[in-house]
Amino acid sequence: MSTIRVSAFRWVPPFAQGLVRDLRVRWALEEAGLAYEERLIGREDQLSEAYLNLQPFGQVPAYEEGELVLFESGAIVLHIAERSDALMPSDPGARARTKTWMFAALNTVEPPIMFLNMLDRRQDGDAAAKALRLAAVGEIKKRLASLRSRLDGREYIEDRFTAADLLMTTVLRILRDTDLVAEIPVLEAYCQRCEARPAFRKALAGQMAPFIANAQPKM
Ligand SMILES: N[C@@H](CCC(=O)N[C@@H](CS)C(=O)NCC(=O)O)C(=O)O
Repeated sequence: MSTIRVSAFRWVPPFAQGLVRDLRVRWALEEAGLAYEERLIGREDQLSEAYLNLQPFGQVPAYEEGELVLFESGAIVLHIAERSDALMPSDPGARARTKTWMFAALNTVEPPIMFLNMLDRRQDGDAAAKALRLAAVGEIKKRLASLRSRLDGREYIEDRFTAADLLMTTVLRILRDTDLVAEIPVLEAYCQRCEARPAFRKALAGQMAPFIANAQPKM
């Protein structure tokens, strides 16, 4: 097997620590039991020709496996999952449903969550911003209610942990500074269950290690 290398930021501000999307790839690799190296980058590297050859938008993560270069965290997780029983069931129907829910995590649940995240980081206090925020929260609540219905009475989206749970958990984590997940006990318990997995803990520690090593001294 060729050496696997995953790009990650050398440092990001605290609001983003534990949320950068290389976490998804690290977690998938840990679940699959595949060793990997990091390619740590800084803001100055993002638009270099060398990095754009790996990730055309200059973002994290990029994934190298020998000659194969991939980007988009969802596509990378799918690539790993297709090769690992730990992330993808063998039954054809369950595989197809797992992929459906992977797309649902990234295409249906994540967009309004990212919109809210963007609004909250801007912290505009005007009436238009408040109305937009209310609308975003309304959309998120609808998506979370549907997800809660799927998870009611089950531990995972399928009858076992899959790549769909991995992606969904990393999407729900983006809401960590709000009460939106906490106020739905089924979802709160689901996130805690997934985040208690040893592979998640290792992946998170892997992302955090360079942030701790490169922490900027407080002035
Ligand atoms: N859809 C992409 C999004 C990647 C993305 O937004 N990466 C963020 C970190 S989580 C990033 O690199 N942000 C810096 C930038 O866009 O300049 C994926 O899932 O891989």
